Amino acid sequence: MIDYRSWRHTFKLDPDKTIDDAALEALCDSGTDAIIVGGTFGVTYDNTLELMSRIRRFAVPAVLEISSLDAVVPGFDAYLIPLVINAGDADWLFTPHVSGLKAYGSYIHWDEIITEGYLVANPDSGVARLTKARPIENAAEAKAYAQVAAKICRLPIVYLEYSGTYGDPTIVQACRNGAADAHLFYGGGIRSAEQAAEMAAVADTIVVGNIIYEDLEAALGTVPAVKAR
Ligand code: 1GP
Repeated sequence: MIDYRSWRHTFKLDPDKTIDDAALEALCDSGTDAIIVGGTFGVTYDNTLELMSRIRRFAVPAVLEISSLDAVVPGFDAYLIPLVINAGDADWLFTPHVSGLKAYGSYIHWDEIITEGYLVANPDSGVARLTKARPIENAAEAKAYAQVAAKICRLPIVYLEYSGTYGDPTIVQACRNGAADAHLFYGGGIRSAEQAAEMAAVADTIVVGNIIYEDLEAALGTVPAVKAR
């Protein structure tokens, strides 16, 4: 089992986006704890395989966050399986998981599977629209959702997903409180070392995504901001 509980910092790379070799090398050799491969739209078997092959030239652990059953590529160190706990469309709760198990069940190495209780907090994000995510009304509700994931479903990871926008620290803290011993990932809108440090002070692991494609130096600067703590 991959030691995700020791991760403080991760980069999330989208197979549907372009990244050149020099940038990829800088990210993989940055000191980040892991590369997560994942995206919401346009993720295919071919672009996932291509990205994995390029990441595999480096020593950094690489995991696939599965969002499309057509893009389950063998060869990653582990597979993150999101369970969108505030999905408004119930089909996003278990329907894809059942389909995946029917298709790939006999190939699965269960010690490579890590389930994430995904709390989608930015209503304007692609994943929120796709899953018709219910809005999080306040900190008490955020805490309750985190408890549903950690205490009721006993999921090992709570992932607070603000994809595309920087989150409200009070909501992150509420999730921290609700998640108890579950591991808390925070992702969304981190664009600077200061923001990385702020979220890493509350969450166990931060996920840095979009800024990679907009300002590589700023993205790389988030690593020491977290690892120095
Ligand atoms: C997205 O949580 C990650 O799934 C990171 O979010 O792309 O906004 O950095 P950003």
